[in-house]
Amino acid sequence: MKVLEFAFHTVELPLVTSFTTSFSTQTERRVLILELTAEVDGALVIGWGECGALTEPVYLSEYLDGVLDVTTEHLLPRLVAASASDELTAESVAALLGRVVGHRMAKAAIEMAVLDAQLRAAGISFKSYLGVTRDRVPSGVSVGIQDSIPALLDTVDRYLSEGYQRIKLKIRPGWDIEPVRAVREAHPNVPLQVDANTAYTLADAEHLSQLDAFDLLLIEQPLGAEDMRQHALLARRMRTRMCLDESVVSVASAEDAIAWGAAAIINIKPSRVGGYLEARRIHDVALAHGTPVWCGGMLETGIGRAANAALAGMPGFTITGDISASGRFYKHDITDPFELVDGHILIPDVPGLAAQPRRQRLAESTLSTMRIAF
Ligand code: NPG
Repeated sequence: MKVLEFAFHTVELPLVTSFTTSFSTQTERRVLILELTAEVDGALVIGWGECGALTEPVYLSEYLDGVLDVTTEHLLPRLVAASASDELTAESVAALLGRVVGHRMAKAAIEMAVLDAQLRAAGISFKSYLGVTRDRVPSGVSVGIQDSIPALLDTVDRYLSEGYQRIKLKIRPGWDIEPVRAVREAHPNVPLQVDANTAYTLADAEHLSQLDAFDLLLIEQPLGAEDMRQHALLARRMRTRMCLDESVVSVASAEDAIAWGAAAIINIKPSRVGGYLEARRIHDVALAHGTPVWCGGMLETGIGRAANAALAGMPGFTITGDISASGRFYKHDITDPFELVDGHILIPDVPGLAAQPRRQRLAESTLSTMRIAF
């Protein structure tokens, strides 16, 4: 594949309701969308990528402006050098960019655009590329921190009536035991889990153990991203199964988490781990160890949502993921929306990762575009 142009669209989509986690409140999602124009076997092809980074470095260290900088200054030059000799494939991107330390969300977005272009050119869907046989995946929803417990119960009721099959509650100190108790009492049989996004320390072990009373599927990332050992210690003090998100950024860290008992379950977010190919490798390793995985979300537009749905069709994804309908976050997405069908999201089966975004919607939502031609 020969790279002809990269366009970086900074898109902003208002959220249908604000989304509060232990680290921020979002009222809109500003997201970087990559549009790659390439030549494959003499034909022009477009590939789309989406970057998981937020505007601020509050989830992981990457953030949108930083992604743009490292991509244009350090990643693209390496990619384009290989593309000139026609050696560029999605499978070679990680190695080509490997000399640049970290910056996995930036690398993931590039690999995604190259993979999309490659599959479109070959007429292969991401679903077939991954060998996925399922047509749909069950859909879970992530419920942000609310102003009050009655508001939380209303929100959960609404999502359940829409058909969501699993509820994930965001927690933080001051919003944990009582909200979870209230939801569990209102819905004794609903699959329920919690996510702290690193908001606690090991000194909170006894407090967090109170969550064991609520028959949760899992507790996600209670401690710091680098606190792998502490997660293993906490896991021994809780009955609720430990799931890691921020701490798992690669196959190596997934293997450590499993071997050390820090994670009984892994949340795989392709953007966090450097792309869909590393995500697949983590899936394979987890499956070999009998560790269940599920697919997390970064409030993706339809571009990332489609690819996540295909990934989540792989056999090790035995836990319902955060792949909601587009309408959970956006009134108007930049792609055709994903709807809930009987509590499921259908896995697209078109060439590439998904249908192309709608040009008109993309233009309406774009704050700025930077084009780099080669
Ligand atoms: O459904 O896309 C989604 C969002 C799921 O809760 C979700 N994501 O930590 O997993 C997370 C969380 C998140 C929210 C991450 C905001 C980053 C920003």
